[in-house]
Amino acid sequence: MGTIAYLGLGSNLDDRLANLQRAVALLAAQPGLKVVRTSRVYETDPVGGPPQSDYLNAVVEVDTGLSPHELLDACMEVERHLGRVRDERWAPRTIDVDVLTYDEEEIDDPDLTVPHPRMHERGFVLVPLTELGADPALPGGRRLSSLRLGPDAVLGVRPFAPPLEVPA
Ligand code: GSY
Repeated sequence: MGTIAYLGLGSNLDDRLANLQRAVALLAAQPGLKVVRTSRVYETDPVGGPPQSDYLNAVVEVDTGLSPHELLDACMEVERHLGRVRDERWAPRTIDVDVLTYDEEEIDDPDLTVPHPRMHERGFVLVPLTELGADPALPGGRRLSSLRLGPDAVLGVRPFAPPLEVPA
């Protein structure tokens, strides 16, 4: 199709694993978007915001003919379908689908920043990306492979389940 992009999935409400799996199925059903593979699912300590329950996180590799903004729309469509209301920042959520990278592009628009501006600080993104062997440019231009993932990134990110099922 064209462009390899990485998406971050997160859920800490209701049946978290089912939410991630449904998100992958819905992404795979979006026109112009092929889900290539996913990382394993990790259980992760919540980062930021009020005290809240642990998340499940995974990273999804997609191959897409969609533009970056069309890809964002597709992610938001999946969030809407799963009942997510994009309101409070840092609040618990049934599903979060973030555009992390879009090939090597840098985008700085009011509604879309790529690479995702906080991805390099988040073990729950860096660990699954590392597992996939992905080496994207991070905010500030550094590559993931140039980071030494110390205890702060890795602690609080625990393998929980195998990769999510990718529809044929
Ligand atoms: O950024 C996505 C939502 N989110 C998460 C998350 O997905 N995982 C963890 N561990 N903490 C988080 N805090 C927020 S907000």
